[in-house]
Amino acid sequence: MEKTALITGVTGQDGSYLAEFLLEKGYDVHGMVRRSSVDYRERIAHLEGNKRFHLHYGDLTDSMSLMAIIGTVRPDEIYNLAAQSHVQVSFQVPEYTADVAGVGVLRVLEAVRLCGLAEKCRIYQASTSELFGKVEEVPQNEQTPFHPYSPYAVAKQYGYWIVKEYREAYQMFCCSGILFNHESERRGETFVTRKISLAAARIAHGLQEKLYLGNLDALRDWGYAKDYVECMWLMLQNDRPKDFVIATGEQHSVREFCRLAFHYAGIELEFSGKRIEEKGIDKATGKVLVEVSPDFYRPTDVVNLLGDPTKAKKELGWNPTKTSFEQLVSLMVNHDMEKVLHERREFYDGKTF
Ligand code: NAP
Ligand code: G4F
Repeated sequence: MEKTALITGVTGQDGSYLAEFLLEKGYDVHGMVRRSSVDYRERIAHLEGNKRFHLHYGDLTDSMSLMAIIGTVRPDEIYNLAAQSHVQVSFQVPEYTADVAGVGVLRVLEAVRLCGLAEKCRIYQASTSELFGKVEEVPQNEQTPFHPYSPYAVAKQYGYWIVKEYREAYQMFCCSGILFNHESERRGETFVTRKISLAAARIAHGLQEKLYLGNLDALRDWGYAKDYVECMWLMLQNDRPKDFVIATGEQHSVREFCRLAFHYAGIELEFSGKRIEEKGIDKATGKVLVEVSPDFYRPTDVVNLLGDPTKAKKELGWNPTKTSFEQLVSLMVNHDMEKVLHERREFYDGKTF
């Protein structure tokens, strides 16, 4: 029998890859979308028209829309990916972030229960390495204590615990994937990796003068989003509902990402100076191409994320290093070198985040 899946956040980076993945597996895929004044759904435009792909209007802040969609679709699997997912933005819209990324999870779980689907429907919750925040050990695994360090992370921590509560209280098959950063050519343009790959491409093509960044010392465990959505699915095919850390086990700084991205764009960067005075200089011309701006510093920043994916490797048979760090940076820059040639704007000042 064909399975039915519902994806919240289907227009996002992960939602779009997961929709493709599930369609390839033969699923009937339903996605929840928000009404927007601009109706261009870039990441899923190529899927619209597929007879097994269906969209429904709804919002994680609106219980009635969730009840209506879940009650009608009666999915075998729900992937709850929707969230205000930008950490820096969560300092500016903390209440909304809590409503979507925290209470939104409860709304999904409760809608499943009230629709009488507690036994049938399996639920994946998009949790995050941000839970480890001001880290208490390196690397981080499923036993590492949480220390969330932003309004976003605190909201996600509520999501994590309410999933565990519904699993234990109602024996529901619901679990959290504690995913470390994962990037791609579909990554939102204000996350640091995409901001860098786009800027490197625009600077190489003479469409931008400089790139302004925040904390260059921050360390992340960056994987490829396309590899990570497979894990979400594997977690719901497991015998029992369990939480997993999903990461590559390799760590790089923002500075390293930047140097490599510019290298793939044909520019060799040399960094000099400290903190706010640090600059990335084009070795060939001596021009300053990267500067640090306090605008991109956060009131509290997570600086040392490194995941230990042993449990996912052993129990799910997942390969965390299918795409290497070098391949990831290269595919993002190659994509953006091509993309910027078709852009309509004449010039980017590099100061927007
Ligand atoms: P993303 O590209 O920012 O996508 C977020 C999705 O959520 C979009 O489809 C967005 O819709 C939707 N959304 C936001 N607010 C909503 C609301 N109130 N109601 C319904 N939908 C709403 O994020 P992503 O990178 O794909 O990440 C997917 C999930 O994994 C998120 O929950 C994120 O917090 C979590 N996560 C991501 C990473 C990572 O490195 N990417 C790591 C760990 C966890 P619009 O298109 O309408 O804005
Ligand atoms: O790319 P980022 O904005 O991602 P961040 O904060 O790690 O969050 C992402 O990954 C989480 C998983 O750990 C997800 F839960 C979350 O939804 C999101 O997908 O920033 C990465 C690092 C930070 O330390 C930040 O301070 O890069 C540093 N950074 C330095 N300059 C910058 C910039 N970040 C951004 N966005 N823009 C900058 O100019």
